[in-house]
Amino acid sequence: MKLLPIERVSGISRRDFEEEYLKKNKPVVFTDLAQEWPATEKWTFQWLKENYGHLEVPLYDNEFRKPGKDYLTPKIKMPFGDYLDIIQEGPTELRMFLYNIFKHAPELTSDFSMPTVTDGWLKNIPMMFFGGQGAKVDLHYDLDCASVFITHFQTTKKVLLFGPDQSDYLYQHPFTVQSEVTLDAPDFKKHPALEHATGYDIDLAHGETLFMPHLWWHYMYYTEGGFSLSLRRHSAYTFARGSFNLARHFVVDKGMNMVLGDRWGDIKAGMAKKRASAALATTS
Ligand SMILES: O=C(O)CCC(=O)C(=O)O
Ligand SMILES: [Fe+2]
Repeated sequence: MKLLPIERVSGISRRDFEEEYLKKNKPVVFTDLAQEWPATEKWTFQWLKENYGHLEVPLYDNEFRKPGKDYLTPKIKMPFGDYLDIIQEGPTELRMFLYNIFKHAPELTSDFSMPTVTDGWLKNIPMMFFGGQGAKVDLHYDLDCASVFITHFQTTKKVLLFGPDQSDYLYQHPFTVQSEVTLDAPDFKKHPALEHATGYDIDLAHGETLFMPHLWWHYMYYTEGGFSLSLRRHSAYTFARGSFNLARHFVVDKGMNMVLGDRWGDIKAGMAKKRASAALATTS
């Protein structure tokens, strides 16, 4: 497996970003995109706890993609303030994922603004993600196929990225946006094709924003407890592709998990292995 560094830029014009990165589907990190946002200074653990500690939030652990009837359902709910204490205290798998805090705290949306380096923003679905030290997000790409701008706050988070052309080496489970490989402890015996994958590696620091092109695979590892804001962008193409994915997920994958449980997981793993072997056979 080969991991390359991602470029960091600052003060980039809209034209340069669109030509050099957006159109080429090339990831990049902006060091100054969030510089003027009130959020960058204001959103501390303490401030969030004081103002929003009472909200009941759904939390996930690392098991939430296990095949079966609990597939993709949250593990527990607790007051946001208690969760913030947990992630500040030390390692935990618990993550807050895909929870739209802005629905409950709309005033938070005035603490940031849509970047001016491009347009096509989905203004009504900014999302926040929280994780404690050691929490990880297994390798996947986003179901809605949007391009994503992720700004990280307070601490550092590791992100690995792979382009869609690497999918076969990554043991993608068919009908899903999920890969079978475990990047925190890669098993090259079980997944020999993974050795041939080429990706990117970045430690995203406080206030930095990663541009993740649509359909790009990502794995995240919370080096320390922290949180990120994601802003999403669509084009006509990504919107159509995302709608198809959503339908496939809710009809085929969720349905088969209900009906077949573990066996559905085995069937998907078998198909992923076949594709990886075929890709390996054509790789010198
Ligand atoms: O950082 C996280 O917890 C998940 C982020 C993610 O997968 C995303 O923004 O698409
Ligand atoms: Fe994601």
